[in-house]
Amino acid sequence: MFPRDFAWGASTSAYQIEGGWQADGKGPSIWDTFCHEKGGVFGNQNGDVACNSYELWEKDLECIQQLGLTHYRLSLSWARLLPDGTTRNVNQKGVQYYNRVIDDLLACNVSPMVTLYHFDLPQAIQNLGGWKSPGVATLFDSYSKFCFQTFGDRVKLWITINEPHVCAKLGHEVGIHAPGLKEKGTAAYLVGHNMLRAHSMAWHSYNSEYRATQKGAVSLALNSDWFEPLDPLRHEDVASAERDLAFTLGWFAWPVFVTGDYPELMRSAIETQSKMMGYSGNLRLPRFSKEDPPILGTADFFALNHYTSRKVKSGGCCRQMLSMKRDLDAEEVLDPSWPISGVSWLAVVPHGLRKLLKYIKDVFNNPTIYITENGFAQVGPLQIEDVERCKFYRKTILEVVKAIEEDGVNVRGYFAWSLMDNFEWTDGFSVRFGLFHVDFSGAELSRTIYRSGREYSKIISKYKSAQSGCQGFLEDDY
Ligand code: GBH
Repeated sequence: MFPRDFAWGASTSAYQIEGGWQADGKGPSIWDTFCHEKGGVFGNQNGDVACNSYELWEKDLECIQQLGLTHYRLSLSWARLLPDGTTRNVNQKGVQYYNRVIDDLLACNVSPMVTLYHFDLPQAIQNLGGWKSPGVATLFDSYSKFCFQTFGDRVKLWITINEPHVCAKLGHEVGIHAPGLKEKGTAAYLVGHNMLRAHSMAWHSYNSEYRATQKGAVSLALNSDWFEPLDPLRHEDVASAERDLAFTLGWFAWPVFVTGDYPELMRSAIETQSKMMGYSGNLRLPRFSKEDPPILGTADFFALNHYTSRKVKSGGCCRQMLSMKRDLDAEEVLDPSWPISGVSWLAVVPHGLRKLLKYIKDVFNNPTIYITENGFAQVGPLQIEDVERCKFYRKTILEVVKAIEEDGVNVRGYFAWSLMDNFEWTDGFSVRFGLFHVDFSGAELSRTIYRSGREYSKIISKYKSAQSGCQGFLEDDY
């Protein structure tokens, strides 16, 4: 059964919901720039207004209360707090906004989990080289300290960086996320490295300057699919699935939880390709420097964003020039039996989460785990009776129960992505992940609970009141 203090949450992020992109002195972020340049996002949409949570926070709070959440995960907009990215200029209006959000949550008995960085780098820092430049880590550390100092008396759960894997790969290798770079095979590793350095510096700052008084916990949110071999009897497929886990989750989790360095599997794969391609530039996967504070041990819990699974087979990419795909040298395929949600990448595989949780327990030293994102996408016309998403949540939460009860995994919380429909990055507003529908065509941006929101709230209240006997409830069929 779920532990008594289990966190039942929902997640959002600043750029995806806030709007107010220029309100009250906010500085621009790389997502403002990326969207305004046009061509990169579905229908040339942008987050200028999004759910307008900057002005409609009370509406969000009503949604949170209606669900009966114990926790709410939000992110802070760095450029709203520090318009040029540095602590030289603090935007007090931004501080007031987040103070209000945090105070209102606490007044309603909801604990905030706060992410410092969810894809929206201040443009001013991008202009200095962004995540490719080593100096970004120091700027992030100052920003983090500012946030701990300002909000840490009330915020006890911190995420430094959301999904470094996505920022590195989609932002700097594939180029479909801001800042839209396509520097194949090099930039992503450098960006990932600087993100880890930034995270580590912020964790050490918290640890030495704030932990004793504030008594909170700090981690970083890592996204990973569950990967398994297409043919478990084929040695190449088994090795490919292992490589995929190493390149996705291991890339960030090994340094932090296991060895203080990248997985050997990853380093050797990259070096082999460099040699084969006659690449003579810098070490593509950097080494951790003794000048920086140690990276090992810089997470107080394991924060996992998980959505889907892949079968993996060997090969599939070798004509390309230097690239991450070539380094990985594995091909991901979908099992035809897996239903697909509203977006093509999200196949519904609830048992994949259980396997991934067990894997994390075994490989990363049995950490306390928060599932900081998990959800299901819908596309097309308004469909308040979203039965498929209801099934998704029931089945997935049942797998979490099994992971806890049968596999002994130490899962401490589950956060649904997302509280409400929002700006879904490259997909704009065409993809809806919310537990609440948002009417983006109406000036009021009204929020309406989906059936899945009612369902999630029932699951939560059942667990909160009974703490037992819910398995049957979750297994109920439609
Ligand atoms: C999360 O990432 C994000 O943290 C969150 O902001 C977002 O709203 C949520 O996903 C839903 O998308 O387009 O085929 O290249 C989850 C990890 C990794 C899932 C990249 C989508 C894109 C596949 N994401 N992946 S593709």
